[in-house]
Amino acid sequence: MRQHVHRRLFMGAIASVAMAAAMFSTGSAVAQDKTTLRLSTPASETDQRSVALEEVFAPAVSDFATYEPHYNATLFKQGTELEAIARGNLDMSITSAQELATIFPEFSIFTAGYLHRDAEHQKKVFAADFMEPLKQKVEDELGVKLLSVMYLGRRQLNLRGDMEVMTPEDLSGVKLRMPGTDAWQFLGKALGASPVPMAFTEVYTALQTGAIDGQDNPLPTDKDAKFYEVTDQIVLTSHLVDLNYLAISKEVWDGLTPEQQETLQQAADDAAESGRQKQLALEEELVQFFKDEGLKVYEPNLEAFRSHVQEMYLNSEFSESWPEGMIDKINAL
Ligand code: KDO
Repeated sequence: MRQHVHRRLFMGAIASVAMAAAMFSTGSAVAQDKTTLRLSTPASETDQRSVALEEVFAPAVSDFATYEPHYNATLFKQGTELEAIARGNLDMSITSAQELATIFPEFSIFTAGYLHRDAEHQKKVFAADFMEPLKQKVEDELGVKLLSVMYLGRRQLNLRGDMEVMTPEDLSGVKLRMPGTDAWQFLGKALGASPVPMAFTEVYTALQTGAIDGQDNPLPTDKDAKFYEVTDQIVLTSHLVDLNYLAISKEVWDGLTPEQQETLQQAADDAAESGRQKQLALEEELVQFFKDEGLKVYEPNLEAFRSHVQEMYLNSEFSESWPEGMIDKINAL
């Protein structure tokens, strides 16, 4: 219900912006100058997705576009980027299924724990026929084109203290920071913890001061954001093979020539692939890094986590919005 109200309000806002744009627009294809592609992300510039975009995407589109990234949520706060694109204030973002699910509830299917098996599975799901109507809806109703799927990594629990976490019951009462949308909060609950909503850029300090007991992110992010400096252990739950979507304003996309669109699409796919390979390599090598830093790194009872999380999702209101038969199609890929 809340999501529907949110969506109505949001769509209303977009409709007025679209009207204003139609009244005052001088036509995006008129200018022969290079298109500026401003991207906003909470990620740092050393995050492998950021690196891939600068090293692979930017040079590939440089004949017709200037890529201008803004890191650490300095341009737009985490979770507000889609709205900024829809309003014409931003050109690109690295968005998430969790953010899309606040507007299109069916995207919550991709936020469910233990759904994607690995990075390859994620790629197949994004390219599957059944994704087309979802992508189209985001384009038509939000004015955002999802270009490619970016692999963030397998999310693991990263906690303060020395208690041992083997099952969801062991997380009872643990204040686990999760990003601030309903889908993220639900994942925290499904893991057995008490989720606390918080923006990514605030997590380090909250861990340092003990305002939270832990957070979850893939190992490369734990390293990049230096969370290991202010935590004591990593529990290898792999509860979400996490993805982000590289997104671009549909209006900006429509202002490009077909050749430019093709080049930009290829650049996005190549950057996603480069980032994916780097994240995967880092996941392999970082367990030892964290152990060397003095953290305890261990595997819990994975079956206990998997069955608890999956059952919570299937009995949740989220699953009511999932397109009929899609879980089976995803599993069959
Ligand atoms: C996070 O806030 O924990 C998260 O990992 C969520 C992702 O969807 C993504 O927004 C990511 O942060 C940022 O890109 C920072 O790495």
